[in-house]
Amino acid sequence: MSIATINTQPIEGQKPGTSGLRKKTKVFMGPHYLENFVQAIFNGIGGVDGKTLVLGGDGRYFNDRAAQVILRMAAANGAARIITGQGALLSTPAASHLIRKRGTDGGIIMSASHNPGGPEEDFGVKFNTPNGGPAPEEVTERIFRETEILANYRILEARDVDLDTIGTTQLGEMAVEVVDPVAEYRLLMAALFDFEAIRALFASGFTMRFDAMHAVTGPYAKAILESDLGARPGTVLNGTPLPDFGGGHPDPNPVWAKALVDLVMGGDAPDFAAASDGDGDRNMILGRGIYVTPSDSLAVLAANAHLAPGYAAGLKGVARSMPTSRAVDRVAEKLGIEAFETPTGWKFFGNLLDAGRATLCGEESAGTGSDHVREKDGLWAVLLWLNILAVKRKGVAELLKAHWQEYGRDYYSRHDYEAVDADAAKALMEELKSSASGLPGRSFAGLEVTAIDEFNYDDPIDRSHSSAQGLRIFFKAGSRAVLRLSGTGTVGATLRIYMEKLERDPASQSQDAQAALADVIKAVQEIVKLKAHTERSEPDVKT
Ligand code: G16
Repeated sequence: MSIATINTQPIEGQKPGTSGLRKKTKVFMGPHYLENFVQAIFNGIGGVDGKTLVLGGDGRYFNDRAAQVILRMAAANGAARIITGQGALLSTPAASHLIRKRGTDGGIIMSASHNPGGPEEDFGVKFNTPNGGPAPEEVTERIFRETEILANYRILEARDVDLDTIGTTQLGEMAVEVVDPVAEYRLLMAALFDFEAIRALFASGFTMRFDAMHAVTGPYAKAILESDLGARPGTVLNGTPLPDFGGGHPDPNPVWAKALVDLVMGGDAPDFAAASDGDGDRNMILGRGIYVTPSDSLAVLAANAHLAPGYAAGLKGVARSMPTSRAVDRVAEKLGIEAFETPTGWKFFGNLLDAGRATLCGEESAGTGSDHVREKDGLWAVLLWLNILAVKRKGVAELLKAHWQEYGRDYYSRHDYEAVDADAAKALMEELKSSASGLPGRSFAGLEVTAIDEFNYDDPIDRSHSSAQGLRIFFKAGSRAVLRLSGTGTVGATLRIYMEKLERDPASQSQDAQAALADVIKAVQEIVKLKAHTERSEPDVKT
């Protein structure tokens, strides 16, 4: 086997976004595209000579081919060992756990997360650091700079490695260790949660549906929910991972998991339902007749986490991304613990978790997690909910309503305008920014604007500064709207508008969220002249 050094040229646009590099699969399959980016990762982290890395992906189209390329490149660059899941599959949280558990030098995750998969859809690659978390901006910047100056990459000329058989083989000088993707993760979950209590809950007749959306969590959910916890067979829906996720968007929200939402709203609803995304880090929580917003889910989990053995000692602190509703802040206040507000992107939680300042983190984009790994974790969130329900023996709706009565309800919704012309979206944001100083004191749709600002973040641990992380509009009655451009889309720009309104009066807490937020929605559309800029008046997705 010989090592080839292939001459190449920098490829434009290989800048990692909110979570790694995401592009159309065809782009990734183009000449040198994947190879260039992988070599830039290796160069950007100071080489991989003698290092051990984890490699895994969510099984989407091109996962298998990309894995073989990355393995041959790692071998050619001198890596000592690659640990990978059988079939090159690993959910993102399971990859994060393996990186940490095995004391490795980091890992490469092949996923475009909740984006659809297939030859016409999306693929992605990201690097996670030895703490198990997505590389922070300083590292992704180094990787990006390498993509701009790259002149060659190294790759071993060799046959494909058998990734279907568990065990260790050699690829040149490098060991390739193929592990059961579920085993270590399953042990971790058993250590955090009261499996006996959850088993008793299921044994009492409690019913659940978990929609794996034909993505990577199917095998994890079947092993843990059905085998370990005794949920009845058939609890896990769409449990076989498919390269194109069965043609759907593996995004657990009321639009893409509509069938599950319809099920819980119908006459034959289970007690509890949940879904996860392409790579298993997102979650959606539902109860009979109710959808739990990710922001509310974070607040409920923070208020009740002590009921699970892994969190019995209490939480050190909580953190949420800025556009996430402020519901969890009020829980933190009551618990007397710190609450942090970070930019969008799980990578921003890493320092707080490493420093022991936060135990639980969450985002409005269906992400919740804790210090057990350094990624958000869909199945973990589902198990924490199950543990809480097993102890409280209350329904999801009952629990949520009691929570709102105690803490107030934050009506919340995110509106996404997808594939908007990129220049038009930028112009909308720029115009809002430049007109910001003239807006306070003026009223729109009956709401008076009190302040508009741009969110900037100074990391309290390493003091790094991240600017331009979204525009915030504050209204007199305490409502808030946030606007930002997504960093994970692959076509044009996705404009996200997040709206929230706090309702403390229990008698007014059972409205439909869109109705309760109607004035805020209208006010924002007027303020930013949405239709004029985007030619849209209705969002593609409402969560
Ligand atoms: C990623 C990030 C999340 C972020 C989400 C949406 O999630 O890890 O932190 O909230 O994208 O980001 P944006 O609003 O920029 O599109 P995932 O599940 O796609 O890895």
